[in-house]
Amino acid sequence: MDDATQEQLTNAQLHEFLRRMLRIRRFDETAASVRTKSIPGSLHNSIGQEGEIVGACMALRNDDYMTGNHRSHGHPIGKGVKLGPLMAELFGKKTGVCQGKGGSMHLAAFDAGSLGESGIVGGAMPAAVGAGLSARLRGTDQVCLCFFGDGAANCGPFHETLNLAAIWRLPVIFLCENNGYAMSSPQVLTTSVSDIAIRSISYNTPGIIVDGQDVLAVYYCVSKAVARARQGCGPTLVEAKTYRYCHHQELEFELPPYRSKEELEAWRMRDPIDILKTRMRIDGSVTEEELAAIETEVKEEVEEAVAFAQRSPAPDPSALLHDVFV
Ligand SMILES: Cc1ncc(C[n+]2csc(CCOP(=O)(O)OP(=O)(O)O)c2C)c(N)n1
Ligand SMILES: [Mg+2]
Repeated sequence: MDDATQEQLTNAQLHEFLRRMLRIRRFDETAASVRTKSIPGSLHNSIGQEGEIVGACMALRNDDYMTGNHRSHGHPIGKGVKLGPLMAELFGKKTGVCQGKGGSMHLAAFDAGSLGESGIVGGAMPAAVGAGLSARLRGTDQVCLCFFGDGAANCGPFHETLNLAAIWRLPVIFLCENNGYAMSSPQVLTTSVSDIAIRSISYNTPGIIVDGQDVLAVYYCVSKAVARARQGCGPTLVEAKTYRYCHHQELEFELPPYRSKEELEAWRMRDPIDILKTRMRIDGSVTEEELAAIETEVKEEVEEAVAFAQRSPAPDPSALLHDVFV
């Protein structure tokens, strides 16, 4: 065990893990509920996957980098981006993190190190390696956390970026959010291996499997990978086993035909937020009053984010071609 795995977390830190997980869940539930009226385009929510997102993000510093994918709201929330400008971006408003030009799938907030989500599966992975290279060339000890799905592990950029990061020993943590499906295709029908982490062997890089429903297990595991990257020892592939409760897009709680009620219920029994709450109750790191206060605080934050988005102006048409390549 190294320092990261032995680190004792304070109550305040544990409360922050819970707060960020709840922010993701309430943000996504709320975005889906106002979608038809206020949000153009599609929405992919991370409900059920909050443990792996927050566990990984909490292992970073604010000046570290992060890239994501189409399941895109949880990552910046986990990294600490404010909810108001994120919600405004979904609404296509001028006050959004990308001035309303990115929308749900292309959120970026450079001040928090969130370099960009991407609607192209595997599309942000090269940018993560670029961020790692940039840190190396500038002589900083920053790292980049690269979120991607199990489906992306079957795309070219996965293999190219792992190889390049490995030969140049770049400070990148590849975090595979393995929720078992790529849209409606189960992993067993699309992927040559049952564990994505085993592919790290081809790139002479450590590959670790972690329980994505256990936020603290993810935190300790990614902390170790981050320490390794900061020391110049190169990338790590972390595979977090997790699950999305809803269908690929939106908030369809109705069971789609490609998975069973039993499967869904089994994962719900291991809900990442419930697991953390239970752990904190048992070890006495939170009181019932504190739990209720965190829930209320997050509910109010999300309500205020919606109100902010609603009252924000649309972008000026004259800004249409600013910040884009034509
Ligand atoms: C290059 C590319 N191919 C196909 C798609 C269509 N598509 C969007 S999401 C998705 C599945 C991605 O699955 P995974 O990487 O496991 O992420 P998850 O949705 O499970 O979080 C596909 C095939 C796309 N957006 N980009
Ligand atoms: Mg998937």
